[in-house]
Amino acid sequence: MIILALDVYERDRALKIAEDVKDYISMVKVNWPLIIGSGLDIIRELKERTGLKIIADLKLADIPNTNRLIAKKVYEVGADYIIVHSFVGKDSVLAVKEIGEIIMVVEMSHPGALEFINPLTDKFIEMANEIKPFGVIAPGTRPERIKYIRERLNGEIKILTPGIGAQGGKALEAIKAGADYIIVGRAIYSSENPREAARRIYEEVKGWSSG
Ligand code: FNU
Repeated sequence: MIILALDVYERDRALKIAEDVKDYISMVKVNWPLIIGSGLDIIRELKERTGLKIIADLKLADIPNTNRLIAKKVYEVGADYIIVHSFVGKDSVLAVKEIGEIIMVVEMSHPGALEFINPLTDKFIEMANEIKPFGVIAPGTRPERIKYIRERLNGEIKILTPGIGAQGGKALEAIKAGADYIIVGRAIYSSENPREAARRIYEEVKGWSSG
């Protein structure tokens, strides 16, 4: 039910943190900072070391052909899911889904999301219900929006919520509002004792999650 957002640059540090906390998390999410800092092969290494599923948070937002060219290489190194932006349209999203499992952004957690992305949520939910991705991203910072999205989203599509901890979102509130997975980065990896930080969040949400 907890996904570790491993946004560090260094390979050794990333592998150590992942191994330290792996008993308390269900997946590892890799974003551009780690890929830029350590190379794409870090996905394969993390998967081998932890035995956990890996989400590549690339937020792909290009034309179908470019999305496909990028996604192919990322699935090849072992990514289980790729996060894609919905606003580029169905053809771009489907180009990735044809190769592997995807997670669609239907809302984002930061303040700026209110400007352009979040006003389009209803359309993105509609697209998700039609395309049937593994999951969607909803804002862990806004539990009422998680609830709104859960009520409209096809039941088998998972809800993953970043924004827990450093961005102000609360783990248990997000889960109670309908999140299947909470995504936690700095609150774990910047902690003095990442394993203990992960354990505490795990204990907090244990028993509530459906994810
Ligand atoms: P932490 N992330 C996010 N909000 O924070 N993928 C979104 O709406 C979204 C994301 C990612 O704040 C962010 O890029 F779609 O340190 C980072 O990797 O806990 C992680 O979730 C949050 O990190």
